[in-house]
Amino acid sequence: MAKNPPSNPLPPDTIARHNQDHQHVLDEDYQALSRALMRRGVDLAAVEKKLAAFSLALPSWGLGTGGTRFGRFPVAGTPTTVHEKLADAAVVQQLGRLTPRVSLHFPWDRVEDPVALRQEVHDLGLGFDAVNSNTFQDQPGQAHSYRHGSLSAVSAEVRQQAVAHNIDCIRLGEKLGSKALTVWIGDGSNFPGQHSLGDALDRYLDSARKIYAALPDGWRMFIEHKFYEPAFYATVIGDWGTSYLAASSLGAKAQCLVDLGHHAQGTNIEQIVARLGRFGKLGGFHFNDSKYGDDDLDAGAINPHQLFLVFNELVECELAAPGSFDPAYMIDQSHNLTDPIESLLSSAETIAGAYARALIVDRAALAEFRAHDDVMGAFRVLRRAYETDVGPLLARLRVGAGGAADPIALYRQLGWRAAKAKERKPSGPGAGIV
Ligand code: PSV
Ligand code: MN
Repeated sequence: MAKNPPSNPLPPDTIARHNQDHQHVLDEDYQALSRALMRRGVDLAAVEKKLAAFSLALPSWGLGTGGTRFGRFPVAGTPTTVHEKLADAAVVQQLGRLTPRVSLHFPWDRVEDPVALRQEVHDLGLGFDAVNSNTFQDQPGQAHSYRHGSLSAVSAEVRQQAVAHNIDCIRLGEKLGSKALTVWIGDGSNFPGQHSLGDALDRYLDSARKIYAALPDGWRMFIEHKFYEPAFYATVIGDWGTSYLAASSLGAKAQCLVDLGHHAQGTNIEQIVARLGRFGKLGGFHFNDSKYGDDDLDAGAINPHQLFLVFNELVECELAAPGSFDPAYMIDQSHNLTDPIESLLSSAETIAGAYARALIVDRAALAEFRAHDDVMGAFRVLRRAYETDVGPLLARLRVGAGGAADPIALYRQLGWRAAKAKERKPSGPGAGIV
């Protein structure tokens, strides 16, 4: 497609100058870490190769100021249009080098000319990831309301409208260069007795089959489960078991998507990852963190150890299915108080750090301790990797790829947000998730 060279939002020479100032410290720290890892028998070249190939998608909705249902306090200069969101995504990628794709959500990101948008994203040095449908809100002019559900609604007209919207998202995604559709529905019931729990799932499966049938070759359909909200009594696709059942009954192109915030407190998410990986149905991830519910806090902000344990299982999945394990990794956070660019830079580094720690786990020693039921031995193998500061390794790879030694410090210094505050229209204070 596009022949034009990518246009970077930030002047590349400022990044180069910033990196020069940091080079000495970066080299010293990297050498100390690489010596320590090599002493431990880590194949550093192999780890670096894996890390260099690692990438995350950014959610278009995570680039704007988030909010809760009580209110929203927009940061001046945050984007309100899809074009502004793409420009900010390019800033994140230029500085951090971990997030080369953007995931769009329709109809929020609908444009008249998707082909032109594909060109625009390409010119920014980015691409599009999975497209997301939205049948959890009503849109102006829509014929039927989703008040009582969408893909599982009792009303056949509502179900038909929701199916048509998902197929429309696939068609848009084809024009944008996406290869997957993520389906999260808010369907469920708020009161016992409101729905037949069995029939609601049957209706969902019937609708999902119609969407599945519209998937082009090479596409995947990700089914995202969530245990509650907006349905507070029973959610139709509320857990990984239901998601797995739906994905397996649909076929090979359907896989499960795990959003870290979509489980009850105390759920062993790493075990869910291991199960889905074992069944070949782990299709994607939405990274975020939570303390109480679906808080959509920054990845690793509350429980970085859980994030590490999740990646430990992901690495096991990779080793079990070399070359074919290919989950779509994405950040799904709501930045209510922070500048979204800063949160996304920080989270991407945290997530890559969890992956790096999982990659340096001494798997041979772990297997040996497990084989001898040496509980403390096995635990300490994981603990040693978790306690390793992999920052110098990530910084070296980032700088090597053209990113910044200290992305957030440079971002602040360049004054991007303040400049945008003068150009961009302010976004309203209304409540909402994005
Ligand atoms: C639902 O809470 C969710 O995690 C799904 O991924 C949605 O598409 C996204 O949030 C929208 O905010
Ligand atoms: Mn999500």
